[in-house]
Amino acid sequence: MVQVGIVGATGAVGKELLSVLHDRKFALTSVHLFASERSAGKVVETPYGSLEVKLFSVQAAREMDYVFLAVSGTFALEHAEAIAADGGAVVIDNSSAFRLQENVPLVIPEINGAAIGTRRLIANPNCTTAIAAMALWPLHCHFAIEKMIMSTYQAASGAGIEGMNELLETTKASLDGAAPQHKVFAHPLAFNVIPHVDTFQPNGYTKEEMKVTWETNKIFGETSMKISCTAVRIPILRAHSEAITIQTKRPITPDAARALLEMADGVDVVDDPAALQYPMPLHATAKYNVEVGRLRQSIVFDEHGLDLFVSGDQLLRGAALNAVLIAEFLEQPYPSKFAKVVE
Ligand code: 11C
Repeated sequence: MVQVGIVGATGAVGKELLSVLHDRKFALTSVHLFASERSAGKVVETPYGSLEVKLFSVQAAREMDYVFLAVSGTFALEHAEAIAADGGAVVIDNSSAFRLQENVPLVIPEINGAAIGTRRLIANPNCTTAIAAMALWPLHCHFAIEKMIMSTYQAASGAGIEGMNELLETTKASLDGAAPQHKVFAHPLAFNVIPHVDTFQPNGYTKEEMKVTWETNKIFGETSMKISCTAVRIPILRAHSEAITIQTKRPITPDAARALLEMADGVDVVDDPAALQYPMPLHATAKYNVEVGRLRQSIVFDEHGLDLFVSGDQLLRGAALNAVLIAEFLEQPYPSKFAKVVE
């Protein structure tokens, strides 16, 4: 008997969690939706039928085998450890609350599932980080990435259903000639790009940008990979894209990189510019695999550099799919296909 609980099932990530669990036929016997008093008692239509939302309590959550948290970091900080403690449920937390905590594994199963060990509280990475990491891990293993520069093109879905609705509303208002109202984003997103995702840090980077640095190092088992990211919100609904330049210790070529990426699970190489084939959010949306393409030798770092472009569904690889893959990994562990080449 495998009982699964979801906290935050009516949010953008929560809804995808239900679809992914169902679509991947995760071997569960029952699904339980938990929420605060405000939503408890509501009936939600799910791929598992109509489910009544139950009032969250740590006790009820501890009776589950797996609890997916698709809620705020504040909620996770308050309850996650208590749900998991002393043989409680395995907690897979989508928030950033525990990601950098030393005793909490930060996991992309195809990369570092083995980091979970016997831990029962597991952090799901930031979406921008996870999408890039799928393409970068095989390259890091073989060519040893030393430095990286990334610019992102992030969808409204990163700010949840409210962000997606605000994009639709500001687009409609703009087309109707009205002044677009905005609350979720710092400026109207329709017909705009906003170089500002999450809060500004003392070093001038935003927290989203620093998450890419901090989390990529942790997932890859590194401490000193230098990563500079500029995170930009663009007016699309739900797939993030990233332009990435890497500098590697070992010489790299686009052909060698392509051969590795073609072997990687969770990655589709879409790289035929002559046929107008390259990664795009339009095609990456609602897709499990991350698209990688525009592979080219860097004209800045020469044989030690590669440029690439990735697009991946923010709600799937960036959140719900990765979380379900963590639970699948726990049911049936497997080694990473790639291991770092020792110099
Ligand atoms: C965004 N990447 O696009 C953010 C959302 O660290 O879990 C995810 C924030 C996080 O706004």
